[in-house]
Amino acid sequence: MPKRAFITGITGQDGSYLTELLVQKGYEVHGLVRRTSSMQRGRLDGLVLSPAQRKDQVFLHYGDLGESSALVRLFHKIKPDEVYHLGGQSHVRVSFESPEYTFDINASGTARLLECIRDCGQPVRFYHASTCEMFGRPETSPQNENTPFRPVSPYACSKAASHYLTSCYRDSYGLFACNGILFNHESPRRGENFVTRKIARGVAAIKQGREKILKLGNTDARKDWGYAPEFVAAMWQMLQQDKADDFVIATGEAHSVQEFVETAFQIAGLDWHAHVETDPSQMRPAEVGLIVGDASKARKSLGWEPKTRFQELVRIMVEAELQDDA
Ligand code: NAP
Ligand code: F7E
Repeated sequence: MPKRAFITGITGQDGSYLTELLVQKGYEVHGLVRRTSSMQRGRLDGLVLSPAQRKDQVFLHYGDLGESSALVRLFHKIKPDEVYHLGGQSHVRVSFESPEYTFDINASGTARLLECIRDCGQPVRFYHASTCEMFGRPETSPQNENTPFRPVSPYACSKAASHYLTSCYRDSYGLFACNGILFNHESPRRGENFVTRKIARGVAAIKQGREKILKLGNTDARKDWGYAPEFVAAMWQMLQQDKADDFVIATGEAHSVQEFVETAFQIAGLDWHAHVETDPSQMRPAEVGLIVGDASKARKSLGWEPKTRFQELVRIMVEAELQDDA
């Protein structure tokens, strides 16, 4: 019998890469998808899988993290061995505009899933997509699994609640439940309203003569940016351990948005000075401080290490956009 994985957020950046990884490992992958008026699911349509793998190993099910009834039914139907909980309202700035929705889907959504697992009557391994945003404005750097959380956005608060729920169910009910505290990870499949993809798309549009200006918010912000396919591999590794635990996954290097801009324009042979303007609407009521991750526990216990460094990541993203637009 192949192992069965259930992925919430299968249509997202990480869900799409994780699906490819698990299918290559022989899993049967079941994904939660929301009902929408359009059937467009760009990232799933572009999965690097054979037609047979898509047909025999990937199954999509309607449901929403805001509603437990469908989730309960799905757990009984799928009987997953592993659950990767990646679904949620993942945009930090949007969370300031929609705090209630963000908290319901991210925090209560996790409680709904954990209750399904507790009631389903079989051993299930659970991965929760925690985030470095929970560190907020930390007093020490780099951050590891023991660094206190000081969240500064509704998104980070919702993820901190979700993180604690996950460890609470591990401690209280003995569930095999892991938190992956992932730092920013990017790819050509990153959502278009996140800054790295926005810059890569903007550079390509300017290069092709379709746009002249790229408008950005706070370009002084510094992030620890890694490559998404490598980060989803760490999720799988966490669920293969003998004991459930929490892990920081990061590159350990911080670079500013400005550096990303300069590198991306340089790769395309353009001068950023002529094309970048400030957009006050992209500023946030609060920004996190300098967060940069210490992934030494993951290196030691999982054997996980980042391979793709900053310059290479920017190149991958810009070249993908230039090719798409050619
Ligand atoms: P993403 O591309 O924004 O994907 C989010 C996924 O959640 C999409 O599949 C989305 O479905 C789904 N979703 C949203 N609301 C939902 C709802 N009410 N019910 C069911 N599904 C819902 O996010 P990502 O970058 O892949 O990140 C995956 C997870 O890791 C997220 O929880 C994010 O907060 C967290 N995280 C990300 C990073 C990062 O750097 N990427 C770092 C740390 C943590 P639709 O396609 O229908 O919108
Ligand atoms: O912003 C600055 C912005 O929206 C990065 C999510 O996956 O990673 C992601 O959250 C930085 C911020 O990602 C623009 O102010 C400047 O400092 O790409 P982002 P994020 O907020 O770091 C974490 C780890 C997650 O957990 C989240 O789910 O870039 N910035 N100008 C801008 N950001 C955006 N979006 N757009 C701009 O125009």
